[in-house]
Amino acid sequence: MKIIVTGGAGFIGGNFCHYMTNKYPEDTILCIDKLTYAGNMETLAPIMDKENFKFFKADIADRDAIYKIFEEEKPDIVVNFAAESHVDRSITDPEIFLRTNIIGTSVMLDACRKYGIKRYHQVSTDEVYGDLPLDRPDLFFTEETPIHTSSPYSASKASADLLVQAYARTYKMPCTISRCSNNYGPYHFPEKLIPLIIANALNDKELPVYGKGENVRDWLYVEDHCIAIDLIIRKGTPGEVYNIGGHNEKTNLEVVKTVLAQLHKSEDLITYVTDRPGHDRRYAIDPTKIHNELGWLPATPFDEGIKKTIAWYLDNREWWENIISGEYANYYDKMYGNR
Ligand code: NAD
Ligand code: TDX
Repeated sequence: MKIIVTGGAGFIGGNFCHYMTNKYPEDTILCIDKLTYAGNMETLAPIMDKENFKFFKADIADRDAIYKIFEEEKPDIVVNFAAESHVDRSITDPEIFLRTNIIGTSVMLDACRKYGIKRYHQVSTDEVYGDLPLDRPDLFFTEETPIHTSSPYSASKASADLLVQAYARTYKMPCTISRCSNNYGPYHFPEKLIPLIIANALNDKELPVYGKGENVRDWLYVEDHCIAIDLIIRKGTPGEVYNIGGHNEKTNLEVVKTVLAQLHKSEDLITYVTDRPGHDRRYAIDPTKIHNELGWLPATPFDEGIKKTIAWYLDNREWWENIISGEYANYYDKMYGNR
């Protein structure tokens, strides 16, 4: 089978390309990535020479470029990871989120409609459900929870989901959608909480915690997300949405303190900064459906996953130091000042 993976030079798409090329030598992974600030060929370096891997530099919103790839490669499956993915950037500059996340998804769907496809899978997020109150630990997002977005990022991802569902119904396309909780693991871009605090702590820099650090996220080790998507594209029912999450809720402060303890660094590095506008309070996924229908359960407990993640950042300093010393330094100064 030929499987298009968009956004494969990013965090989760990159881990997915590694996972799929290793697990299925008989399949070919065709990675399409625009190489934005978040795309990194170093993430793909370990698999670039594999016979079952091919890379195309292209924008998913560029219709001609995408149609050309479909015409030449005749893919069987598309997994659409490509997106602008950072909530804070969407608050400063929403437009590119609409172009990539909505128009880009529509171009990918049109290509599938035009050339035919066995399965289109949209990688979505729990953020489309909005947030849950902090004082109701009994509430979880199910696949029936109404869409209720907070940020331009989540609004663009929800729009993409609606397009996928419209194409599935109107054109009878075999589409699935997954909505996953916060991922962490190797190759995570350092603008996001966990890699940011690992990098800052290692450099004895302040750790910016928004508000009081009480917001809750439901963390999942990235490989467990990859396994879930692989199961959905092979065994999931077309037309269905699957929530993915591991019942691993932590406040941001708990996460930061865990990382500091692992690195033997002082909690004095924690600095409370102005809260994110519209900051979602709590995300919590109910993964009953994917467990019951596809037998998926997360394999990596947080204690183990965070140790593996920290070890990866220690062993791969060059990967993230190249990022934080480049254009990212300007972004960091604008976001956090010269801390
Ligand atoms: P990322 O920002 O690390 O990577 C995104 C990748 O997409 C980059 O390689 C980038 O170059 C590429 N890209 C961006 N615009 C493109 C375009 N127009 N055409 C082609 N490629 C383009 O993101 P991530 O954290 O790996 O997230 C991947 C997907 O998973 C996204 O769709 C995101 O919404 C979703 N998701 C992420 C999380 C999370 O915790 N990170 C959780 C749930 C869902
Ligand atoms: O410097 C920071 N300080 C801080 O307190 C940053 C970058 C984040 N935070 C907080 C905000 C969130 O409550 O940490 C939490 C996690 O923040 P992010 O890593 O930016 O992730 P989040 O906003 O939860 O979104 C992530 O999960 C859902 C991904 O980036 C999305 O792409 C995904 O859809």
